[in-house]
Amino acid sequence: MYKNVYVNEWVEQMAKMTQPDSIVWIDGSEEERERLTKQAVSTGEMMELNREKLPGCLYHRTAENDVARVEHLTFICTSRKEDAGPTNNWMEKSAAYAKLGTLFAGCMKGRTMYVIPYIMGPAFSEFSKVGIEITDSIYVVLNMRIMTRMGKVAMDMLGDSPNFVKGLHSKGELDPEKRFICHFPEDNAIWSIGSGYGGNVLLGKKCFALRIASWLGRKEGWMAEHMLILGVEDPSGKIQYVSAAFPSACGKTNLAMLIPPEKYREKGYKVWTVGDDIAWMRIGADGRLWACNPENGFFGVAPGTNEKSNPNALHTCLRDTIFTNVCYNAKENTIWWEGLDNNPPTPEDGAINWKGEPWDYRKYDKADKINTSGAHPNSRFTASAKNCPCLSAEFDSLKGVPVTAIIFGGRRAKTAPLVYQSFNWQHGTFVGSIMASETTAAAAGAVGVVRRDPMAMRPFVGYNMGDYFAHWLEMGKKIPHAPKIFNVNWFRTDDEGNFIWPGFGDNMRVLLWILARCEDKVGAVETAIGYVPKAEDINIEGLDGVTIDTIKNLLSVDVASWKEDCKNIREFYGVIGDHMPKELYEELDALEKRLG
Ligand code: OXD
Ligand code: MN
Repeated sequence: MYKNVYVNEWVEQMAKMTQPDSIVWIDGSEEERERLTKQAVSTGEMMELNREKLPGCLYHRTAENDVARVEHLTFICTSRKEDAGPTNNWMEKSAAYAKLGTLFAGCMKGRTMYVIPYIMGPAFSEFSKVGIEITDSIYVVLNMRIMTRMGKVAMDMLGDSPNFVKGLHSKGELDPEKRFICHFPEDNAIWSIGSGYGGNVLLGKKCFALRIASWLGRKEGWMAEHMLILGVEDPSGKIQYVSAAFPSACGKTNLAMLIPPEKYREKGYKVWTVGDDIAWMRIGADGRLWACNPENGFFGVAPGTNEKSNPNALHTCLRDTIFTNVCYNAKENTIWWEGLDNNPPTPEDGAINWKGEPWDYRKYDKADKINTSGAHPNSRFTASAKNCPCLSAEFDSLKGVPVTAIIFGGRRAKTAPLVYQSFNWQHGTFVGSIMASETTAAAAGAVGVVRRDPMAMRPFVGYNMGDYFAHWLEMGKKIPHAPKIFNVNWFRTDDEGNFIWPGFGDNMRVLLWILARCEDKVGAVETAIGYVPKAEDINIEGLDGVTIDTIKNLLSVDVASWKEDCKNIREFYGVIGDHMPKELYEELDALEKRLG
């Protein structure tokens, strides 16, 4: 037990409701990690992997029906529906406590309750906030050890303050009918029951660091965003930082850990990772916007990660990592996933798929990935940031890093050019608010259907989306030296549906144009949608098969598809309703006018 009376009182109340057999207070020590790992291995909840090939690594499978975030079971529970807004599921606060209270009642009988104090952000930074997560899952404890700064240090930071986020989690019965992820921003509380999957149960991540934090940020004058943070070092050693928001599965981790093309490396360019998923941003004393990654590790999607797409992520997860729902090689006691290499484990190797069944890679069918792949498409690695070869020296900085540019991006086959710059903060907020991704031919269903995902925050804003836009506009007025705002699209396709831009490391070429714009070192063409590069200003040296005409094509603004898009944007703004700031309607009107 710790000394904080508020924590103790709350834990006592929760224990009274859930009735665990025993309570373990987590201190974050190495001895504790070993003890809990042994215990999880002894019950079969986790497996220890090959100590030589994957030292310190563990393997875990969740239930078959519990492999992803569940947006339809995720609720913002406020007194008034209006405060959650039309893009969130809402439950009235006391009704939610009552409903979940019956599910939590006695749910930890026969189980151990773990109490995990943790910090989002570096210890004792003014960015950082303390949370306590109660859980009946050792898997959660071991993941939280990697993803947050946790244990005694968090209680030291909290001191005798009542100011902590109260997170209650139980696996419950792992029944999708009794699964709820509820947020109570008015009470600084999160209740999650019925799931054992990361995004639903590692309460520090999406639940606290985005949904609750976005609410707190609005109240306290800062921002919690679904953004990576990276530093670009030039040959003189100067490092400039950018933060970037992309919808889930659009390559945030890859961009955060980018390796520049050879020609750039030779000249001395480097990229440093500060974060791959979440940024908390505050106005610094110097009038710039400063960003901090509240997390301490990466909860990355495994499939597709390989020596070419993201060698830094691969090297990060070769030790001290928890793998969830990947494919298992019994002979080697190692793991595998689609896209790792061309050597899947064979039936003779004792290949086991993410469901725990014997698996034959020859039966893989792209049209039915879930049932025929070795690893679940959303299988994950939980890896410590400290293992990342390109981790920024500023990772633990108490003041964060100054942001020069904010980048929004989506997956658009035709509409958005490779890159464009907004005219100013208000227009940049508009550009973020109209972010969208299109479904691709790879997924079943119609191709090119637009899902609007403002600032990549649609599933993560803990309050009314219209008020969230207003907060962005407000922040812009308060930041004397605000970052410039850009939009990128790596996903333009030709008439055959092939990607035109090579992406990955070559995205460095676009980052450098962005930074040059921020320093007024390069011109641009003013178009209806914003400033677009002159084709010759995107460096294509050493790029196979990409000519100046390719770049011209990538940068072209297709007026007809933008006009079509404006209709869709207006419809989306209509859904948000009367909380929609008038400034963004003015931006939409102005865009339509410029398009003619
Ligand atoms: C994530 C997500 O897991 O955005 O980061 O879904
Ligand atoms: Mn994410």
